[in-house]
Amino acid sequence: MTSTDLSLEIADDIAIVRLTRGKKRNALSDALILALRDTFLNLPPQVRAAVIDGEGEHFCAGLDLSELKERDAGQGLHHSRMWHTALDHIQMGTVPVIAALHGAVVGGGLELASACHIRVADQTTFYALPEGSRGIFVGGGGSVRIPKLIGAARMTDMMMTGRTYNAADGERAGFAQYLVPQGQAFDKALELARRVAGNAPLTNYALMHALPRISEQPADHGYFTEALMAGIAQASPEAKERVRAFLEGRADKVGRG
Ligand code: 1HE
Repeated sequence: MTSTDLSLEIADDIAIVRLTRGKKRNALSDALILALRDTFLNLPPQVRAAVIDGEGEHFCAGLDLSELKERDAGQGLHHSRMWHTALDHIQMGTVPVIAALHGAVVGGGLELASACHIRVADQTTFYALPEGSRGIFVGGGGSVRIPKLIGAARMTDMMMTGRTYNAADGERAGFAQYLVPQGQAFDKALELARRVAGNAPLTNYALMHALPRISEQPADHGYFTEALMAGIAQASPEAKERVRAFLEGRADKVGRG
């Protein structure tokens, strides 16, 4: 237990992080953002993947608007940087994080979901960026992460016009990699987390830490970083054992595992 608005449960090697502020639609207060930061910064060493979900009818209603008080420019900047630090501990932390989405995934809630590595949505999910109509801007890394999922043009449209994406359109646009029937997002996310936790740790590390950096590099630098990461990954004893297992007929074939 990390705070009254956040719970942490460890199931074998999976961490289940749940927003438990359903009465306020899991709106992200400063305390809740800091609790998220501390939780992902201090995951127990046996954890190899995490699932994050939200209690109640909605995944997350975004920034707690009741805390949006008069701030001067410097305070606003530091507030946004606090979100960046917290969500960075999710995206660039120690383990892959799977988001289980349902209901509202809006504003800062969408920024939180975007910091996760895999998003599973159920059919009740909808996505929006109400910042546009509230007269503010994204501040939790959304302008960096969301265009990578759906493109800058779609994000511009959402913020300028208040457009909402339903679950099916959202999956097609790129918000979620999986779309499941109502009420099944958590189970699917947990199933995926168990699968991901079984990967070689260096493979997950490369996907979390090398891939996003490579995608920001000029091609020539990217190829070089890729070669370094490939060399490190293939040299690990775990990689050698997995390749040997395939060659000796002890491993699943692709698509038949
Ligand atoms: C909140 C918040 C919130 C609900 N901050 N209190 N985010 C938004 O602009 C989204 C605002 N929320 C909504 O549009 C709706 O609440 C929902 C579509 C998410 C859900 O609707 P519904 O009918 O299920 O719930 P509700 O009746 O609107 O809300 C229930 C309670 O939660 C109510 O409080 P109560 O004391 O009257 O019961 C709401 O006031 C409260 N609540 N959402 C505070 N967001 C890093 S920058 C990020 C910038 C942003 O995220 S801006 C977008 C903010």
